[in-house]
Amino acid sequence: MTHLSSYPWHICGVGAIGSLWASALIERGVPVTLLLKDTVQLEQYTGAGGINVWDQECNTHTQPVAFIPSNLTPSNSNLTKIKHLLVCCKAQDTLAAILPWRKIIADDAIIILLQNGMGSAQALQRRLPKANIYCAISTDGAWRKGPFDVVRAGFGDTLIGCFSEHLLSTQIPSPIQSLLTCQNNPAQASIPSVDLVWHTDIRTPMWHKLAINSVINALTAIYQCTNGELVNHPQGRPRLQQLCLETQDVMSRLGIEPMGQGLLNTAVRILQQTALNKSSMLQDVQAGCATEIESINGYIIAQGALYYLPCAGHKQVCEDLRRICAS
Ligand code: KPL
Repeated sequence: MTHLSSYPWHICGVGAIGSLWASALIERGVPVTLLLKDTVQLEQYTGAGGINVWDQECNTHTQPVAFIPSNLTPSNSNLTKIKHLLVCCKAQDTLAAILPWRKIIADDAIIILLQNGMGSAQALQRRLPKANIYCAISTDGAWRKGPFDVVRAGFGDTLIGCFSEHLLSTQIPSPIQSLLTCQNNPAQASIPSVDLVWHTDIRTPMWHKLAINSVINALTAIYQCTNGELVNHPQGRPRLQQLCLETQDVMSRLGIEPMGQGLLNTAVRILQQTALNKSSMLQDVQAGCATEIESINGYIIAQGALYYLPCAGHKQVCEDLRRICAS
């Protein structure tokens, strides 16, 4: 197997999507190092014996090397400088997940943020001003059966483009170019794939995804309903309509290209296409995990505030969700 780069891709945030990417990259000969949170997660990793990805009938087992921040001792020469970093944790956890590794992150590291929500790239760039930050959004689906044991739930694609202002949107750095090309090897067609596509204006699809998440996720979590049930939900449907108007208003003030079919039509189509699914936020609430509400609806509210838009519907869903999570 050819190694496409001598520097590993370090992966921070090894949940469902991080595990899927780790597995797909290793199977394509790209070296991977996992950056785990703490000893508890390291023990889970050791207990699982590596990463398992279930993709229809096919099971892939990989065992990338893994570290935790307390491995950062001067004598640990196994831990190389981080030049390529893929971040798959929740947007609100980004700084807490990355900063413990700061000492060994190269100033000009290539950092890809593959997350829902917005705001984390700006916060990270403030802390690491010379870092070359790229953002990626994905329609891949995966869920965790257990720690490092992941089921692929659907094939989507992943768009990637430049975030840092000092980067040229048409210039693909070679480590990312390697990721774009390594997936097109027909000899490896049967192993878990990730379909990565370069986008010269990533802000537009990021906003479109944020818009969809902002009108669907919180409402399904509040009403504890599947995506399909939200379409004609007696209380949910009028709120969905209001959220769509508010989000569209914020997008138009920011000069973001509107969605071709309009936000409400697009949201209803996605709800119908994924009718039996539970949104990621409903899954988080049911699992007792922190939600992404701050980096989704909270981000819309903050952007709206720049233009004195009240975003009352978004504020109400944030409040309702906080109450539900506290109860
Ligand atoms: O992305 C989603 C999620 O659940 O996070 C969908 C299915 C589009 C709902 O917003």
